[in-house]
Amino acid sequence: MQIDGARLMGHIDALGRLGVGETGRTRLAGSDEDKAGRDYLVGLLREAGLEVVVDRIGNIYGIWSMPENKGLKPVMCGSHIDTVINAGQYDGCLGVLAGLEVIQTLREQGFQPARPIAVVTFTNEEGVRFQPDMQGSLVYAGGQPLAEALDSRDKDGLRLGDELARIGYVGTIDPGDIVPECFVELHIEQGPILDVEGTQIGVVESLQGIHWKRVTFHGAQNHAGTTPTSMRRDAGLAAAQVNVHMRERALASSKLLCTVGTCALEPNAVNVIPETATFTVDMRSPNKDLLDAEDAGLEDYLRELAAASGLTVESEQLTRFDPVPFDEGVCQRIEASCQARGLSHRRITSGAGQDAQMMARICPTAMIFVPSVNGISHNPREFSRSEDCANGANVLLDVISGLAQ
Ligand code: HGY
Ligand code: MN
Ligand code: MN
Repeated sequence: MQIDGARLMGHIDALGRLGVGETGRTRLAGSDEDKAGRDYLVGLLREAGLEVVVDRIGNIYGIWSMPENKGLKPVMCGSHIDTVINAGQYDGCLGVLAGLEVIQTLREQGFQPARPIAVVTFTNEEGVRFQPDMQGSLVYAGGQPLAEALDSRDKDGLRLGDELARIGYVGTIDPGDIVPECFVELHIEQGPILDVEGTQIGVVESLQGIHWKRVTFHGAQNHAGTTPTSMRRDAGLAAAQVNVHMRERALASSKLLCTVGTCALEPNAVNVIPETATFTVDMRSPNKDLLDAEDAGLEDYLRELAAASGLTVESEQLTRFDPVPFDEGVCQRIEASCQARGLSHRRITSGAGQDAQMMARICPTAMIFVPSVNGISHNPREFSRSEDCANGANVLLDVISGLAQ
């Protein structure tokens, strides 16, 4: 069996044209642009004849069940369609639209699944507007109470729950009411390994740990031209020193990545020494002990730097996700499909956070990667070749149909 590659790429390109504005392709959770993507997907799910269900954190499910198997736990696939700022069009969207394509192909081929098959798109996977990331799947897997998640606020103080209601995606069932038999996520690698090696499929057997912090230094606002260096209490300098310190920690270890992706200075004026600096630190490692130690080490560094600089400091833990092993049985099914289809493949760890890491808490889960050209992602130049997307979707077709037998 083969999926319809042209239909899949047509859907990816059409979704990719939604939410394109001043900041490029940007569909942040709960935004009007997110609604546009959601509405488009719901239309496709309905056209495909699937039952569409939305839960109370806005996760959307397209379910194919038959009288003979209704009520059994579904085999699930899917990912997310929310994006970062100025995003590419494949991150998340490939996994959701390929899941739909797999179901459409199986129905057209007269496949008779022993179980329902469902495709899901999870709310707020990216965590850009509301934290933590992977929030819809985290709540679904029981990792965050629904009420707490709905109370998440963005930088303007808007609540996720209110934004989901505003765009019409507060659903009718509780997250987790649909109990999955297993979960398989197709995703672009977002890194350079498969592309550089020329390997067609990544069999994702694990995922690295992710810690996010939001840090605020408080110093003294003062005149840039009259304040002697020795008298300065410069919050902006401290933020820069943390960034340099974290790069030094990452360079000292082959298993640690650190990123300061946001930084806001107040009052943010060219001739004023900053009073406050609020920034985020994204730390990742496949080694839990190392990540925990670096997290504690950063806390110590923040306190020492503040004391030495005459500043005060606050830090808030936004996410703390341990590394995750995926299911060996599902990985072997992915490998069997690659072998049957003559696709080159290799085991790989996901550097990015994924909804699958939350689903792994509640059911056998693994992922399929396809190459990202030049390893670019979270960038409009993100690109995966059509034949690679089709290869990934065909492997997903084999694994899902096998699991649903
Ligand atoms: O942050 C991540 O790794 C994912 O893209 N949410
Ligand atoms: Mn993603
Ligand atoms: Mn992403």
